[in-house]
Amino acid sequence: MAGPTHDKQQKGEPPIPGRPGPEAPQLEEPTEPREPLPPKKDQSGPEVYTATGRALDADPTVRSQTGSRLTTAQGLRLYDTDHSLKAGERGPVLLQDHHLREKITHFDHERIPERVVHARGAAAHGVFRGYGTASNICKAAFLGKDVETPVFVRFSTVLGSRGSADTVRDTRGFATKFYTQQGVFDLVGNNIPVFFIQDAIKFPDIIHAGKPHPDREIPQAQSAHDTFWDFVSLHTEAAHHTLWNMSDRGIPRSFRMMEGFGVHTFRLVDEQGGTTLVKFHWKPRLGVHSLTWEEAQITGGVDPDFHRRDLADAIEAGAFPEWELGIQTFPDNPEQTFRGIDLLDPTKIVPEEWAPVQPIGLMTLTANPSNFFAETEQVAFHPGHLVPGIDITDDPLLAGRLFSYIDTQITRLGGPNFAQIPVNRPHAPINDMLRDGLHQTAVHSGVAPYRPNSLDGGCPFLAGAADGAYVETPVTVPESTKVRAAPASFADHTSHPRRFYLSLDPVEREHVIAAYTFELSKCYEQAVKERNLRVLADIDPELCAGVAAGLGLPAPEPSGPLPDVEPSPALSQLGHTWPTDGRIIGIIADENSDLAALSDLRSTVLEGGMVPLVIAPHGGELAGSGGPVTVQRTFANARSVEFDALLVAGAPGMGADAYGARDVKAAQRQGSGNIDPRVLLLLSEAYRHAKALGAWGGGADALAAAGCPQDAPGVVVSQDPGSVLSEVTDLLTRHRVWDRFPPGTTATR
Ligand code: HDD
Repeated sequence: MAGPTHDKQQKGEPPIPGRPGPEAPQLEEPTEPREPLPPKKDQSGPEVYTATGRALDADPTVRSQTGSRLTTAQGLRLYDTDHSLKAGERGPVLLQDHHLREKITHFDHERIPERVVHARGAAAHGVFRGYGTASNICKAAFLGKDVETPVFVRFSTVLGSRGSADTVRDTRGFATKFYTQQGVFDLVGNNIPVFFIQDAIKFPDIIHAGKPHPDREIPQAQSAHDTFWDFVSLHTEAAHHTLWNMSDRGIPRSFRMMEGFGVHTFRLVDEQGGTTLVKFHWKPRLGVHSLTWEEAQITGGVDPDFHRRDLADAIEAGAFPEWELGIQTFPDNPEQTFRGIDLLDPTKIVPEEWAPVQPIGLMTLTANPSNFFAETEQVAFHPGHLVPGIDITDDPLLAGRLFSYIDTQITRLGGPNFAQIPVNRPHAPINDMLRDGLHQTAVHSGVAPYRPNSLDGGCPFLAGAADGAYVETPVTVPESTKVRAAPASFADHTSHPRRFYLSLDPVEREHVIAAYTFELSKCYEQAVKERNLRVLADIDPELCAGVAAGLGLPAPEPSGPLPDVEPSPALSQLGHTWPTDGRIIGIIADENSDLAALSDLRSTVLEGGMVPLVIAPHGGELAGSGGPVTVQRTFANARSVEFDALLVAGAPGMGADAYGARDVKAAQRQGSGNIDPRVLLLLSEAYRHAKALGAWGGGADALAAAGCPQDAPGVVVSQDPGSVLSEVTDLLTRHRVWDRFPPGTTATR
């Protein structure tokens, strides 16, 4: 029988009997064994702890992929991993090949069940620094002044599968794990401050309705289908959340530009036992911005990883995303209401004008996960992970969540020991009496995991509140009778959505009407459309009439007088200015552009904390006068949705020579001269999506050919590239140029 064969023997390896000598080195693979590269500086996450309490870095036993030699899972060194052990080169594979069986068996079990909701997500490590401003009402140590706490944050969509697109219209999850010195605190929120249902018992129903139809399993990651709209029209408490979904909040520009909300009312407890009711808010430093619907749809195909990429790229580039944590505070009165609003109803909000959001700390995301599965996929959040000073209320939605999250991890992570997975391990010392179970990695010593005991010296002892024990607030439960019912205040399903709608800018309202029209037009059942119009009629007649017109249906009358509500301007995303950090500026150029000016401009963009990407007819470098300039995107792989603003750096005839005669002829037939049609598409889309555009020199001709009038709002043309950039940057502080499309022109976007 011939000896084992293999492709390559690495330099420095001892010869193996029967194995051919070293071959000529192949360029594409390293030939010298070496230690793997250390993680990039900005990639190292906070310390993660092992079951033995040692920091992960100090515990090589739990790290894989260290060292230079390949081994089996048992630590046995291998000389070949590319060929099964066979009875001769052309013979049958032998069952005795342990390496083959181990490798395939492990692979067969690599996938775990995806999350039943929020399956698609992206995460980052960071740090939270308390301002100390909450310390008078909350004894949680991590909120103390300048206390720094490591965090891990996972953002997600709700409905789609793990591989679905990022930019679908949906709620976004915003879950934060604080590794505090008093134990883990999880704030498991969303980017929308209200929820579809008031009682957790309906959660399986709303999710069944929102997920793809059970027969064909379509549509993926969409609410635009009959079952979703059937449910929300029959459970009118869902109207408020649905309206937020149909607003621009349903299609965020970036995870970095989303607000986050704890949704429920929580109870904070001070050192003396005094209590305050609060709602948690995350406020992004970059402001709250959204995509346009057409952009979101295009991006779903062009770059399904858009939000995931955006988060990772920003962190890698050092543009660390930041949010302030804030609280709205309410007296803990026996009714648990504030100005008539039931604080236990998760479909209601309290306007910020009535109860301002007070900042209590700052979160900065500083490092990408090193391994998606180990961290982002295996992180397990739970609203019941609380620390002293933060307590729950009797919101019936929260009650069900307190059961559901720990339960789901047992299926998803394969057993009850998921808290031992590195990303889930607390940074506070653990001394529990939980034992055994699947995937137990701790080696517990002692003989008496029960208490009291006399065999382990009586350990573990209990702590009192003074030693940091979590003591539930002694809330009085009113004398009552067992019922399956909701309080009367939960019956108001219209005043809050009405306030939200009336608080929006006219442009935002148009988007809401367009979104409802789109989604309902995707329903097949006429009765579902009509029932939803009846729900809208009770929220606002203008909204109802707009959607009805789009569907070609009569607008129903409201079922009664409309509630008289005061708008809350804080709910609108428009009308503010924000930092432009991390914004992406595409600069279209070719060999004929003034490359010296282009280089200067790139530097200015970078100095401004933004990202300049040169878009050219070909990759590599532009080598004209003043060059070379490195190219980041080509006409073939750039699409407008990636850029917040586009600049055209002179040279009207771009692309004409570089591309096939067919494209150029097509452009000429359209009367666009010999400008590459992909450049025209880039510019016309960006114009339609209300983005700032700038040009100098011959670039103005490209704008004109793309149908972007020079005198339109947000189109900046000058001979001086520096002043074009400065005006465009100013426009970016407002995100988009909505004055380009006065109300009534939404249909063009
Ligand atoms: Fe939930 C995951 C947010 C109601 C049951 N939820 C999950 C995640 C977020 C939220 C952000 C993803 C966590 C992660 O990244 O791993 N959920 C919310 C909010 C709610 C809410 C803000 C209402 C205010 N959820 C809710 C209810 C139930 C659940 C009423 C069940 C009764 N949620 C789950 C779950 C998930 C989950 C099935 C799926 C994966 C997981 O928990 O770990 O247990």
